[in-house]
Amino acid sequence: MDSLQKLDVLNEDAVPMGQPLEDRKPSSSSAGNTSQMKYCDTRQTATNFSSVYSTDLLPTEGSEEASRHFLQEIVNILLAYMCKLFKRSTKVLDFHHPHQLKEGLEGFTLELSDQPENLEQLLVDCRDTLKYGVKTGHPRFFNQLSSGLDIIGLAGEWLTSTANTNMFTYEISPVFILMEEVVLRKMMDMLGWSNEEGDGIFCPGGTVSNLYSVLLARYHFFPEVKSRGMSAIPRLAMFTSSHSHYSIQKSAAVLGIGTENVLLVKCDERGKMIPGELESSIASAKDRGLYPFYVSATAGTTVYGAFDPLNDIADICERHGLWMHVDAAWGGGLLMSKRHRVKLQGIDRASSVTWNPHKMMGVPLQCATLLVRKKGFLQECNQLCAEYLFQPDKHYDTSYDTGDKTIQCGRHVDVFKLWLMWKAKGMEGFESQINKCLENAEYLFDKLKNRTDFLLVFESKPEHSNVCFWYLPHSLRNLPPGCERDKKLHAVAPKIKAKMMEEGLTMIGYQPLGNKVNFFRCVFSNSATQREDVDFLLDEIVRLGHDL
Ligand code: ABU
Repeated sequence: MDSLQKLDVLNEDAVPMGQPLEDRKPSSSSAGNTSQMKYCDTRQTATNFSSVYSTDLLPTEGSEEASRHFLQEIVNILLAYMCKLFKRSTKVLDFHHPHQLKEGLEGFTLELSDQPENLEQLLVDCRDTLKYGVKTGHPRFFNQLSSGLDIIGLAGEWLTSTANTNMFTYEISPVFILMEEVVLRKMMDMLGWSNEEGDGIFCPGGTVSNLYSVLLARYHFFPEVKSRGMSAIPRLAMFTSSHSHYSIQKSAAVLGIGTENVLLVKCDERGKMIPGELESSIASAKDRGLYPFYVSATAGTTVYGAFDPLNDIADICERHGLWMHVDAAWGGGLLMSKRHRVKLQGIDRASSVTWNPHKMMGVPLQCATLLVRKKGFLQECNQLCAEYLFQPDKHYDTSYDTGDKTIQCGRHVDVFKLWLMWKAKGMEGFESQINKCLENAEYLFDKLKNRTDFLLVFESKPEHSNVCFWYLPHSLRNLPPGCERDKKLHAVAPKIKAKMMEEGLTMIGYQPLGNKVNFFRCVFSNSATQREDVDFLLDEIVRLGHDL
């Protein structure tokens, strides 16, 4: 590392190359192209891009050096950001209200002009964009299921953007298409599906993966829906738990099934679907003349991190002949861990699975998958054989033109960063990263158990990395549980969160759920987070909430 630290690119002081970037004043726009390069290239003085424009970069002839220097400056900005990102002395965010950002801050304006801006201004804009954003990779960012910043994954994303291709045909994405096959196969092996079964696709997020699952299930029972529409089929009923992700209901809305026909099955105190309730919900839907066809079980619910009993649910689905989907967007990563994969027992029996590597596996956004047990079924359900794209008489094996499996046409390359990270870490690397996140959750849980100023939302040990709790300010500590206390408690988390965001030292989310008033949800998916950060979070909540 010593020798690396000598490199300018890793030295924050060297980032602005002789002049702090924040001090740079972009010159007023002397618009137009200058074919003559006016930037200077010495490592001692700042490279000045104030009379350089995008038209002076590649593909303009003779602009290789200018392009290289510009991109090096960009890399320097990004590296400076990353080096700061992991430092605990750096704030997680520099919060501004929407109107403040829209009005413009210290020369940073979102407005677009008719005239081209010079590249010096663009460098300042890039820096400001990061400055006013939220550092989701910071070790003290606990707000979302996706967090952290993996350097290999980032390299993968850079390469992907450089390749700038589309996933619809082998013709233009030969390497990425085969990588997708390899990675999806590996993930399906982990589900326990044999080589004879399984297919999949990378999707733009877990909501779209879940949408696919409903689409496939409906097509499985009523293939005529593809051409004849919803009026040709009976009124359908879908089932999922009251703790499931809202995307299941959204899928019903998008696909014309209707949110009223999504029946929310009761959960136990821990947030797990109660199988007996599913059974009676199916029976009552049938009694009302509905056609039950689909159950979505959740492996790792969004708020509680609960795992539904997959084997029990699979038994019910088999008995009633229903499509069983498992939304493991959040919990799928635990399959990488020998210690924790037992929580997903029964997932091999699912007809389809959502699994988002951009959550627990720390792959940069977006990286989400939908895995389907029935081989060839994605193609059957979605193909429309557009002749301009999927010509059957191409000179290669056109089964690798996977674009007709999807509901999209253009599709971003999401596989490469995951493939590269998998190479870099191996299964072992993912396993230890995931185990560490769950150990952090246990550490927080154990701390909270012994505190009188905090109250756990559920008493049992976390199954995933979600820990849910209330903070009880002094003024509420002697109130008996009940309506009066709940009313006051409901206001505590939003007030603390508002102060927290204004100060910017850490970030955690809150929500109400069912009959529970607003509580904090802490989630761990960032391998940079240590126990000291957990301690810091609790100290911050106490400091900000003490006088409420
Ligand atoms: N299902 C999207 C994740 C939402 C969250 O980060 O809480």
